[in-house]
Amino acid sequence: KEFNVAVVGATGLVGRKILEILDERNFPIKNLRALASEKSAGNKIKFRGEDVTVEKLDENSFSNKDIDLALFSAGGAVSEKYIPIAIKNGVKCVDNSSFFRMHNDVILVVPEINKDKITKDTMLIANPNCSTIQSVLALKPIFDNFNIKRIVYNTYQAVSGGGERALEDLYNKTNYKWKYKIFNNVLPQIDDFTENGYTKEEMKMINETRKILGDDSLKITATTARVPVENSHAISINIELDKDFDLDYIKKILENQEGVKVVDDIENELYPLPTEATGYDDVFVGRIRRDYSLEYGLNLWCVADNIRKGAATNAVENAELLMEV
Ligand code: 11C
Repeated sequence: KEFNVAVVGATGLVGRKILEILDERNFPIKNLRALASEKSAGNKIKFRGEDVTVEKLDENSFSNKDIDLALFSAGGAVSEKYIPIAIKNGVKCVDNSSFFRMHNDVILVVPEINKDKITKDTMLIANPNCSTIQSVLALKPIFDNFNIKRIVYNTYQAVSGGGERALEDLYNKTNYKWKYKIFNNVLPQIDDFTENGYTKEEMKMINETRKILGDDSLKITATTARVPVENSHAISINIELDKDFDLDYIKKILENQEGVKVVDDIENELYPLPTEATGYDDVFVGRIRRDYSLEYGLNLWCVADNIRKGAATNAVENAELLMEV
């Protein structure tokens, strides 16, 4: 079966990657529509060798009832307004924005972890935040095998997470996107601050991890920082367990986790790096070692392509499952 698919935000960094991955994974598409803001309307994009004219998204974009699936990647405000309209017109949606993620009646899915949440009645899947996706994949086998007492996230996030404008700031040493230059800098702020002194990015990591792993009582803290790296987020994860563990066993269960690749050979100075992770869909985990400051503590270093598995690939995988059920 082939589907009529709309990509909303088709000209953005993630939107373009979604198109690339739909093609790469041979997603069964009858007709592709590229929707975007007025600014991009009329532009042509290439999909499977053909020109597709970008259309302006408006209230009537879905009213012909000829779209089966829409992938949204145009920010929270666009998703808030247009996803309910799309659903009303019978369109199944995958949303890459943060808007619906924590809504009680919306499922938040990393397929390797909780694809069982998708049913034939599902109209909307929220795609988690990039730094959350790679972290929960590294945590999943540990969560399944042990009781986790506490998690500490420290992130080193790539500039591509901020989109095209942010990347231009990195290359041109300017600061149009953020208050400070990212070139030659490290910014301990990703997204806006919330009332509790944490940033939204930090709260996303905390809340989304709990929702995906299905444990609201998980104790988690996070500090998210932007580093002057083009692509792929690196995250240091510190985990406190409630009983002793065997490090080789931890490595084994990480190796067996779908979506994870262990790169951990310190004798040869091999560990996950953003330059090596870019272009792949796996989450790379290394520097697996004990935290000797705790009775039962563990440290991991986790790197993944934030535009692929952190956004576009996970969204397309969710779309595949949504159309299969
Ligand atoms: C960043 N994680 O790296 C952000 C981008 O909630 O989907 C993704 C924001 C989101 O800046």
